[in-house]
Amino acid sequence: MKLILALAALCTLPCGVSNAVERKPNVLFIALDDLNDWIGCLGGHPQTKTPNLDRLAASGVLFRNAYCAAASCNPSRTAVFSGLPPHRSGLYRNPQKLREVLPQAELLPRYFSNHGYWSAGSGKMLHYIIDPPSWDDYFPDKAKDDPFPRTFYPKRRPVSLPRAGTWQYVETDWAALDVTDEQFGGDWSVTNWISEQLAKKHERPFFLSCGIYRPHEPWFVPKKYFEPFPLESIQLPLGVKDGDLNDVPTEGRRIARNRYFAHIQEQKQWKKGIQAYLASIHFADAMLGRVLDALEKSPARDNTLVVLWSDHGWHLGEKEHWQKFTGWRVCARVPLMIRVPKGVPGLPEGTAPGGVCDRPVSLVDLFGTLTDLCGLPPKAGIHSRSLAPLLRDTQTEWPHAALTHLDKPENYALSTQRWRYIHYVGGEEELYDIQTDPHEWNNLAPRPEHASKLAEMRLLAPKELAPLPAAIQQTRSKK
Ligand SMILES: [Ca+2]
Ligand SMILES: [Ca+2]
Repeated sequence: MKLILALAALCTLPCGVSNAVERKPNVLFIALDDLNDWIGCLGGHPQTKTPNLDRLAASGVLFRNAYCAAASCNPSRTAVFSGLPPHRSGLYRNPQKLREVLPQAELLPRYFSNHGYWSAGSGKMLHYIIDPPSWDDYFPDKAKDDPFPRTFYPKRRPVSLPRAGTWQYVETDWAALDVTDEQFGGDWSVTNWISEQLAKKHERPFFLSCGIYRPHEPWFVPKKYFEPFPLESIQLPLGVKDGDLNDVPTEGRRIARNRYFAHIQEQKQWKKGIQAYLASIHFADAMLGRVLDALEKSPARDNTLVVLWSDHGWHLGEKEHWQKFTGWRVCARVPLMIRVPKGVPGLPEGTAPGGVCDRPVSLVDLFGTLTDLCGLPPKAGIHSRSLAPLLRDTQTEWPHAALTHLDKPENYALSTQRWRYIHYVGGEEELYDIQTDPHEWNNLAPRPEHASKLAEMRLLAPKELAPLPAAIQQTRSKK
C-alpha cells in the first residue's frame, strides 16, 4: 500500500520536473565586454547585426533597464563576482587590485564550488586576471593568471587611428583582419573551450563562465564581420545631438571631454570607428552563437540556466564622448538576459520565452539571483537581491533603483524605470525623464517644476560611501 501511495505521489509531479529537482541546475554565465545597447532586441543602432543575442533574449527574459554597478570594467566585474557594489567594497577604479581591496572575498564561482559545483571559466571574467583560487578549472591555464588565449594582432600598430599622445589608450584602434576566426584565436579559442566543456558529461553540476572579449578594443576582427557594414552606409548614433553638453554641470563635462572624440573627429574616423564597433559586435555575436549551438547539443541542454551580461555600455560620440566611465544611460545601461529551464529550485516553472522586463535592475544582483535560483543558501554579507520575482512575473512591483558608480565615491547615477539622476562631487546634479527623453538631452535638474522629483531621487542615494583609498586617487584610467 505504501509503495502504491509513493508511486501515486511521484506521478502527480509535472512531467520532466522530478529528475531536475534532484540535481542542481547548471549555470552558463556569459559576459561580453564593453557592449552597449547596440543589439537588435534593444534597438540601440539600426544597423547592428546580432542574431544570436536576439535568439537568446527571445528564449528567456530580456531586461531593458539593466544597469552596471560601475561604468568601467574592474569595479563592474568585481561587483558582479563579489556581490558588493563599489560603495560597499571601496573598489571604484580599474587600477585598484581586487585582492588588495577584498583579500578574503569568496567570489561567485568559488561559492558555487563550495556548494557542490564544478566551476570553470575561460576568457575575461575578472579584470585582466583569473584569480586562480576562485575556479576549479580555467582556459588558458589558471596558474598563469592571464585570461587571454593567443590572439592575432597586426604587427604594425596603430593600424588606423594615429596616436595623439601618451594619454591615448594603445588599443584604441580598428582594422579588418585578413584571417579566419580560428587564425584570429582569442574569443574563438575561448568559445571553443567552453563548447568542449558543454559537450562533456559532468559528475557535478557546473558553473561555467564564458568571457567574450569583443567588442572591447582594439576593434580588430576578421574582415568578414566588416562586410555587412560598408563605410558609406554607416549611420551616426541615435543619441548624438549638437550642444548636448550645454546643460551638463562642470564635472559631467570634464568626464565627457576626454580628448578621444575630438581626436577621432580630427582624423575623420568617426564613421570608421562606428563601423569597427558594429563589426566587433557582429563577431562577438557569432562567437556567442557557437556557445549557444554547443548548449543545444549538450547533455546539459535542458538543465542549464543561461545568464548573459555586458560589464557596461559605450559612447561613440554621444555627449562628445568616446569610451565608458560616464553616468549617462548610453554607458550605465547594459544588455542582460536570463533564461531559466523548468525544474530549478528557485523557479520551478522556468522563464517563459519572449519575456521583457522594464524594471530597473543592477548587475550586482546576479550573485543573489543565481544562488536563489539554484537553491544555494544566500551568501551572508553581500549586497545582492534576487531577481527571481521578476523572472517569475516581469511586471511585478519593484520599488528598487539601480545604482551605477563612477570614478569617485560622490560621482554616481541612479536609475528608476522612468527617471535617471546623476550626482557629482560637490553636489552638481542631472535629472532626466527617459520616457520622453531616452537619450538624456534635457537636464531637468535646474527646473523648479521638477524639484520634488529631484528630492525623491536624492533619497534613493546610498547613505554611506566607502572611501577611495588615498593612494589610488592620483591615478587615472586610460582603459
Ligand atoms: Ca569593459
Ligand atoms: Ca543636454
